[in-house]
Amino acid sequence: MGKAAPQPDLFADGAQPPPLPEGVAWYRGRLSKAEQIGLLDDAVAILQAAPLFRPRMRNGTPLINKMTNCGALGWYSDEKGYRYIAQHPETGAPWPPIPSRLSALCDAIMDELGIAGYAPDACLVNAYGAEGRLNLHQDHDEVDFRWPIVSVSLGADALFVLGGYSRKDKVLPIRLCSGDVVVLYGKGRTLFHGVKKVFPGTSPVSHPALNGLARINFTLRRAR
Ligand code: MD6
Ligand code: FE
Repeated sequence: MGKAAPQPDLFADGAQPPPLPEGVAWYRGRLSKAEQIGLLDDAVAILQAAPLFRPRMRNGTPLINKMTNCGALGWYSDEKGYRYIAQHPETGAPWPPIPSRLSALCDAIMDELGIAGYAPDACLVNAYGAEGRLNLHQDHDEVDFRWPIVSVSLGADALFVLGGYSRKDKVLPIRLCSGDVVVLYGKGRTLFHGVKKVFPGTSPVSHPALNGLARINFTLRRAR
């Protein structure tokens, strides 16, 4: 599915991106400041409708970051394991819809990658505090890995690491900035990845959505 990786012409500032594995597209500086603010406005509305919560691992340990969701389905985890659910675990309300600005961005990128028919039904909102991070993981709770995951970063820079198909594989460090978009698709869809750290105070935009938070990341997926 899709065309050859569009690297290395993605960087708005003319810098040379590192060689990326097949099935990884990194659009650095994809969003203007105005577009970033628009998505942060959307984040405020999502957090109002679906307050941040802290999922737990099977053994009861809470994850480091708080999160919430928008879309028909939302990712959740507790003692019963990782899964997608249709209602907020604390309020019982359905998740708010995926904001149209986010769907439009996703559509435009799918167009550029030559991927037709992608209709994300879930969007995880990861909220990082100054000490936020995300352990190395594969996104594998979705039914069909042929559908990509599209990630949008807002707020402070983050040290993102991209590994291989085994947890032990060497990782490539990438500094993700506000307005960057990363797509894992095709062979890249199940690569290990994580966020080693965020760099508080580096956000190019200030916005009420970032009050008490350093970074917000949206990941759009097709869960079912
Ligand atoms: C983050 N991103 O950037 C976490 N997952 O905060 C992810 O876990 C991720 O960037 C799937 C595809 C792209 C990603
Ligand atoms: Fe992920």
